[in-house]
Amino acid sequence: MLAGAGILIWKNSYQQSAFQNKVNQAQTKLTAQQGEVTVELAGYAFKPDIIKVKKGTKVTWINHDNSTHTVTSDQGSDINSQPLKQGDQYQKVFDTPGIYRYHCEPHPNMIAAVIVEE
Ligand SMILES: [Cu+2]
Repeated sequence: MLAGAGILIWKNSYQQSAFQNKVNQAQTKLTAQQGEVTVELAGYAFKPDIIKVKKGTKVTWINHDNSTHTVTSDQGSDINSQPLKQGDQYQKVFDTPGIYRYHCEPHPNMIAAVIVEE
């Protein structure tokens, strides 16, 4: 049982560091969008999982799964949705540049990020 937990923690930290690399690459590769941007929750994933936006952009998350998801900051509470049922939406305007990592509370393997630039 302990070994199982160890493997789970290892898998999780591997996923986290692989994702951080992806975020770092996205910072240079992606062009910042502005206005309104939509992220779909579908198939137990955020699509797209990384977006880059100009500050002042409104991001809308829409849950298309029939499973309940959340949109929840990894640290702090900048991104903090209610549980979203199928068809529910959550919106947030990002006014401060930075990297906002987030996840789904019931499904911690669902990880994503919003990169906000000046
Ligand atoms: Cu979920």
